[in-house]
Amino acid sequence: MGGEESKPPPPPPPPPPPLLDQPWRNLSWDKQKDLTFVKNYKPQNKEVKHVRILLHGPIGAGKSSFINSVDSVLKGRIASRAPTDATTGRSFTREYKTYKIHKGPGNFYSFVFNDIMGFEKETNTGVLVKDVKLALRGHVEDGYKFCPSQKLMKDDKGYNSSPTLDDKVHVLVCVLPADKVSLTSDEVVQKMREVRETARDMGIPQLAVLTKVDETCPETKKNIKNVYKSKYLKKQVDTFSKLLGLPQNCVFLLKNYGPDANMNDDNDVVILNTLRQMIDLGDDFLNDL
Ligand SMILES: Nc1nc2c(ncn2[C@@H]2O[C@H](COP(=O)(O)OP(=O)(O)OP(=O)(O)O)[C@@H](O)[C@H]2O)c(=O)[nH]1
Ligand SMILES: [Mg+2]
Repeated sequence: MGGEESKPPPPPPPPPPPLLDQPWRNLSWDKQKDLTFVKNYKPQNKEVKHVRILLHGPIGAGKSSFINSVDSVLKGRIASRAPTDATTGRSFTREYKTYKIHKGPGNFYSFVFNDIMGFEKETNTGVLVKDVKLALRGHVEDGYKFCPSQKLMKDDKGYNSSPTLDDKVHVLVCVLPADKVSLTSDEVVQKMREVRETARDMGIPQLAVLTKVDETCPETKKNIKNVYKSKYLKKQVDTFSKLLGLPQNCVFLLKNYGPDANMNDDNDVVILNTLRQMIDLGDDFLNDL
């Protein structure tokens, strides 16, 4: 008989669910719908043949991989024309390069991507902000090899002194890995902001893509359909939106296809939906000129 039995401590409360009940962005999960739109798209402005989309952001962000991902979705097989690299250190992309995507023999989609060298923390490494600004205005010729210590000058080989509307950028896309949002150095953020402000002054529409959602959120790695339900990823979008001053509705999340990836329709939808926003923004810009 006797003394009071000691009660076991109460169990800790269960962790909050990692997913929202409803996604904060609704995707149709209808691949054919977005695919048809992209296939049929032609700029209404007859001065241009295509919408030009420029990707910028820190090294290793997944810029080149995004171009390959779109190429893969449209070809229905893994494509890797834009060279990518897993080792961090220096930007793997060194040249300004335009990527057109083949629809069939002699026939291309009506959008092109411009891949660019990545930003780095230090002043004289990575692409120069001044060169990215020149690219926005169409002054950088295809194939120009960036020189981090010297901006492209008027008389240099690679300088296009009379760019047409076709050569100019119609949509600016900032690419950042979702798992590195708060780790991005102030210096790189400053470079991205400068480019963003120049694009704003030129009226060029902008959006951002946070890549590597598979490495950032286990629930999304398991099922890409959770991408816009993940609370953690939503937090990264909020943080990024404040960092760069872009509204949240202009920030997109995705997983790129690497060289060994297995493709699937749901991931294709996420990529196509993001591409579609780029095309829509670019088309609006060209129509307003
Ligand atoms: N898991 C995962 N890996 C990715 C994703 N996107 C890119 N990567 C990997 O990240 C590495 C860097 O990707 P890149 O596409 O070369 O990055 P980048 O922005 O072009 O980099 P630079 O050309 O160096 O400026 C590569 O090994 C890619 O396979 C993604 O969504 N998920
Ligand atoms: Mg690259």
